[in-house]
Amino acid sequence: MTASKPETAVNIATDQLAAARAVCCLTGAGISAESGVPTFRSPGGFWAGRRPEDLATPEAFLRNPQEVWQFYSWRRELLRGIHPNAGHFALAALTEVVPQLTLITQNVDDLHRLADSDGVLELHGNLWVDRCTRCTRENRLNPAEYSATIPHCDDCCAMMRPGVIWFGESLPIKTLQEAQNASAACDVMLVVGTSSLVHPANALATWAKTNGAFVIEINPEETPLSPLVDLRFALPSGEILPQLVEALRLKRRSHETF
Ligand code: BV8
Ligand code: ZN
Repeated sequence: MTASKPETAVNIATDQLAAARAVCCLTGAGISAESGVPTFRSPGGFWAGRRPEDLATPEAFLRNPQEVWQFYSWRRELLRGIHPNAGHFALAALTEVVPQLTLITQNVDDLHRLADSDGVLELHGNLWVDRCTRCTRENRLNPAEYSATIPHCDDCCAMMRPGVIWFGESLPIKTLQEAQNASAACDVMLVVGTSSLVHPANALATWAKTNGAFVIEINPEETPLSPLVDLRFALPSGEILPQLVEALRLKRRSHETF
């Protein structure tokens, strides 16, 4: 349901969030759009003119490691000097006004952590991590120091790779299980800034709904999930998330005065 008047929708959403014991939030590239990070599938996005299978797969890296490395170096370059926006900060503040929040992201841009959200479940890894192609070594990068050429592992000398999950690769099993458990147990699921096209992340909201959650989608565009959600805000996340957190804070405060 997309409420005709935003204030009605904000009231409905706030009532649901105020009554919730556990809240889950899944974010996608859209929450970082207002920070200036290109999304994947919107015009001018990362995949514009590129096919994901040409660049974000283990086969692509085996076929042409330098080209894939350059794609990620270009994305790291884009991210340098990028900051979290009001949407990221609102989700960090949400932890103060709901009993339990599990934040799950498909994003690899680290902006939730930079907005002081902690315990973020990163389903698709992190762009600021290099991982060894042979052993388990991982290097967390300082944005100022990443290498334009493919580095080699300090432990075993094998090639390093970007610490992200490519298409055709399994997600980190512990992270995925935590995300699935939290989605099944939550009372409200916020789905923010994702086209809901990538599996298995796109199954979390339906899993939440199957288990009785009230599902709220925040996305200016319709997605395959839109017909299934309980409430839709066709608004930018940087605009509506702060409104929801502020309305919830006021509601909490007014209840405390009774
Ligand atoms: C797996 C890291 C098991 C790398 C990424 C056929 C059918 C179904 C599934 C498949 C299939 N063929 C293959 C698959 C599986 C595949 C998949 O789902 N493919 C899709 C494309 C069909 N999935 C996998 O391979 C996954 N692994 O399934 O393992 C397995 C194992 C072995 C063999 C087979 C299977 C791994 C998927 C992970 C891929 N890695 N990222 C990198 O970053 O380079 S995915 C990539 O897409 C990003 O992580 C990104 O986050 C993610 C999803 O995209 P979104 O975040 O939703 O971004 P998008 O641009 O699409 O949408 C942005 C939205 O924001 C838009 O709707 C827009 O309207 C909105 N928006 C814009 N501005 C705002 C906004 N919203 C709010 N506010 C705003 N201001
Ligand atoms: Zn190694």
